[in-house]
Amino acid sequence: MRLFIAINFGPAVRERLLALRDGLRGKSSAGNFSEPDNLHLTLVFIGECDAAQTARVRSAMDAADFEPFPAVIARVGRFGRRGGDIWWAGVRESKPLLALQRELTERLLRDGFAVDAGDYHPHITLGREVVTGEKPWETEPFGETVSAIDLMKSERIRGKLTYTAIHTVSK
Ligand code: 2AM
Repeated sequence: MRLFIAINFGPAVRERLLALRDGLRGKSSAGNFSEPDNLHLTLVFIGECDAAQTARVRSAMDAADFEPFPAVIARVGRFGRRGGDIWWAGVRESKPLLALQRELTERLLRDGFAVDAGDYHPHITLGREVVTGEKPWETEPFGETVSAIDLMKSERIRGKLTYTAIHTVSK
């Protein structure tokens, strides 16, 4: 199974993210834009896992020490890519968010997972291979209190990229 740990947002934030996605899409000549159900904030990308490894990832999540914290989205930006950029909604790098991401990463590294130990850039992908003349912009800040993290399974179902939560830790 291909796994990652993510924060999924409630309907109000999803609506706002969709409006950003649609605004961007309207100003783009090409792009592969995220499906509404697929909008999420990745904390740690893990990759292929067997059942035993999946159980260890669950344990790492269960052991994570965090309290509910606010997540605030305040800008739209891009990662430059040849052939079309990745565009995203940026989440403010608050202390609790970065601490949670670091704790999960360190627990998984200690447990032998080859997860990315580098800098974390919290982002919610709105589209890939996007061709647009638009420049990154600031949005009116919006967000919600995050009180749960999800273990997500990523798969293609009849050609469609599908993410399913298979474990949740709520505070
Ligand atoms: P992205 O949106 O910037 O592509 C599922 O693929 C999630 O894990 C996505 O949010 C993706 O980020 C993230 N991710 C991080 N590193 C990844 C990697 N090496 N391969 C695939 N997805 C990765």
